[in-house]
Amino acid sequence: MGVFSRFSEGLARTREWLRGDLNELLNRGPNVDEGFWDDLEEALVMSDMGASSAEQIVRQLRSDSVRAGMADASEVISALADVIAAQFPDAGEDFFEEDCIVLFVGVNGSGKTTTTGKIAKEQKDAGRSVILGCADTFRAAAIEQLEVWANRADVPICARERGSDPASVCYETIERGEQMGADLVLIDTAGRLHTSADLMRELEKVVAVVRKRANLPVKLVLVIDATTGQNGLQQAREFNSALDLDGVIITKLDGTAKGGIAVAVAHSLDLPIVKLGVGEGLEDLKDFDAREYALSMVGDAGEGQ
Ligand SMILES: Nc1nc2c(ncn2[C@@H]2O[C@H](COP(=O)(O)OP(=O)(O)OP(=O)(O)O)[C@@H](O)[C@H]2O)c(=O)[nH]1
Ligand SMILES: [Mg+2]
Repeated sequence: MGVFSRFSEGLARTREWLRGDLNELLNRGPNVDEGFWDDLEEALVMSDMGASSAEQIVRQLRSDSVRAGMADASEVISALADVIAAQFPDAGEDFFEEDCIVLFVGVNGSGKTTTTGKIAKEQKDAGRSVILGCADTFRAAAIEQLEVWANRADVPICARERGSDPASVCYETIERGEQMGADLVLIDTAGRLHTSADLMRELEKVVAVVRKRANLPVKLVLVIDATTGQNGLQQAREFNSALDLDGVIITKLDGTAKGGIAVAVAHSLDLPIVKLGVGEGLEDLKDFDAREYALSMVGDAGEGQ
């Protein structure tokens, strides 16, 4: 299993899918012709990397293969993971290492609350002082759900009754965070469709209030459900143009063969992937590493045969 063991479980279905296509290409023989490049591009598109990143990856691999004098198909495929890895912008230092206020945004059910809870637990365990804020004042049981995570993570939570103004909850959370000297203020927001102009405007207003009141840098993280495939790219475009996102988290990678969506989003919007969700449990949160991710997607020639 080697270097990709860390992500291997979460990306198993993506790898099975892509590896099957790659092995099929290799089984045809060593010849690298036009048909080879076309079929490779199609295999990448089918794993939800998006047409533009698939094209870019193939173009890059093609010129690398000429420059490096790659002799056959298996050499080209062996170089694929590196070219995929190069599509991801550098996330710089660990996203949550700096003291900051983070708002988790995204469409309904993408995994915002679960991810907020997992990160609270991870950071608390790492010795940080964390407070959770529940700015989802819309959905029934949203507060209770986040409270469960606050208990699991053993961190305080700031919430108000259902129907309250989400911006005021943020304000209060930041204020309490300041009083307790919190390193990290993690705010869960209500799910909203990227196509709903009213709800997107509401979120812009919440963000404006947070920025105004903030005593720490503010970061906006979009949580995308990998199983939604290419729709995730559209969500990322809309949320990014409304809010100017700082990072993306891809969840539910354990349940899909569409792990390529991470490549599509990072490549198209030049946004770092800051964490991955690979299950419903407390520990099912992974750090993102571009090379490991790419290797886990591609697997090696012995697999899937
Ligand atoms: N398999 C799997 N399930 C996940 C993951 N992350 C979240 N879920 C599940 O997805 C469902 C929705 O998660 P939530 O965290 O409630 O999503 P949300 O974005 O807060 O939803 P809303 O607040 O309603 O918009 C729950 O059943 C979670 O357990 C993941 O990485 N893998
Ligand atoms: Mg939620």
